[in-house]
Amino acid sequence: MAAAGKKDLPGISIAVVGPRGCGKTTAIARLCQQLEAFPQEQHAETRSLAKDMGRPEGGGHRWMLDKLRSERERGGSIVNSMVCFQSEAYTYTAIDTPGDAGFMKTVLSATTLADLAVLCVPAVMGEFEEHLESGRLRELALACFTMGIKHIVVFVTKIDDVSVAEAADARFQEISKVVNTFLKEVGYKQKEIPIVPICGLRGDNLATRGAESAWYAGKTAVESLDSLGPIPRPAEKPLRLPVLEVHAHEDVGTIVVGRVETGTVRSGIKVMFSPGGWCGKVESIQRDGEEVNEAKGGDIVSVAFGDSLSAQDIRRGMVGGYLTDDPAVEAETFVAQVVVLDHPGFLRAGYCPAIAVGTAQVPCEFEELVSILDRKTKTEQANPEMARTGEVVTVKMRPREGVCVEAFSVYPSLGRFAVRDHNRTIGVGVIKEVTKRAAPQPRTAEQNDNDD
Ligand SMILES: Nc1nc2c(ncn2[C@@H]2O[C@H](COP(=O)(O)OP(=O)(O)OP(=O)(O)O)[C@@H](O)[C@H]2O)c(=O)[nH]1
Ligand SMILES: [Mg+2]
Repeated sequence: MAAAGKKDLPGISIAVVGPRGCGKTTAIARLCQQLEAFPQEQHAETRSLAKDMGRPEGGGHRWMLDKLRSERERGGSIVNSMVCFQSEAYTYTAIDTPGDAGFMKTVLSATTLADLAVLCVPAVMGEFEEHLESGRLRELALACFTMGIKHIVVFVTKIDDVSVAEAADARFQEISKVVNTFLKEVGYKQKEIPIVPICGLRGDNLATRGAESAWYAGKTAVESLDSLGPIPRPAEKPLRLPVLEVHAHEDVGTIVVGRVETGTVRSGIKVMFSPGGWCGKVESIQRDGEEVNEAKGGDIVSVAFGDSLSAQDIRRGMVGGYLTDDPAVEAETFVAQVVVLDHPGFLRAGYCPAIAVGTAQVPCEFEELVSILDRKTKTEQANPEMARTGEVVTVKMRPREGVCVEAFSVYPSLGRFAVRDHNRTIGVGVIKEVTKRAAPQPRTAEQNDNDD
């Protein structure tokens, strides 16, 4: 699928986040074009379509990622789209997320799949300030951090904009300082957060340097990403494969797309998806557009199950595991430590917001406030009546829909969650222990047919 001459390099996945219209898709598409990552024929078709439709400027490269008609008409992303490119040292899978605040759920599911985050902030005068003051930049950075992405890179986009062009250098310094400080506050403790001024339209400082931003002598975007690899992978553990997407394909049957968090997926093995207990046999695996026999922790894969699974039974948010070796099982209740970040009033037992965990988002009741941490005295107070913004509470939580969660200490990526209410991130939590339901009886697609 990808360009010719692909090398077998270690993989890194990146989630590209940023406020609406800040130039994420343009930048990633341009970077892919520079690295010859797009299949030539498809790229040529897309460019000529964009030209015919009178949209040559953005359309040429950007439409390789913004594929939906609605995305092209609206001029912004709606769904996550994945592309692969290679540097000298790594194979990257980039997930380009939509920046519109209404699609936060989509961003959160992308962040659970990524090793690194790329935060895009626009250099445009006034735009950067607006997103900083509204808290949007902080919300996005926090989503990355709480979903477990330990390293972040910042692209200062649209460095060519007329509002800054004359003093691009000074503007870049100014933004770098502010971004550095707020990312530290969010929790990023990297010694040095790479910050790169880029121009997606011209292509400056992505894979190559830009003649027009000669004032910048630092690393390019690709060099900055490379400097954060390789990614240490979790030790061998039982399989966890959170489902991101499901497709029914004419030839290869049901395809499940997701990132292998732990364990190994191999052709021929059986995988059980919970909630539900649906079982399928792996027929083939695609990684970075190529067929492989095996995929491990960190790999983003498309796994084909033929007819052994029905695409109708599997949905985003389910988790695949082995049949016997610690299968993924629904949680009855769990205990978590929740940091209340932004709640308008008091949070009490009985509160039932949604939680985003792994690729799932489900309603979940705060059944019992077990204890609260007094920040001043650093002591725990048992059975508090309520909690408010800034406080840290230990809570017993009861999901209102089936969901597979894990203790953070065992499967980190399924042990952290964001608390969502009315499109706001109210808080974030880390799961201490889980009381699981009994493992489901494995079910197969044929059984389902019989049931009907
Ligand atoms: N001046 C300038 N404009 C740019 C640059 N990159 C993108 N734009 C313009 O900014 C607009 C938004 O670009 P996109 O790449 O779609 O932005 P996005 O961040 O993917 O937007 P969403 O997907 O809606 O979040 C388009 O009109 C682009 O032409 C740049 O480097 N310089
Ligand atoms: Mg976009």
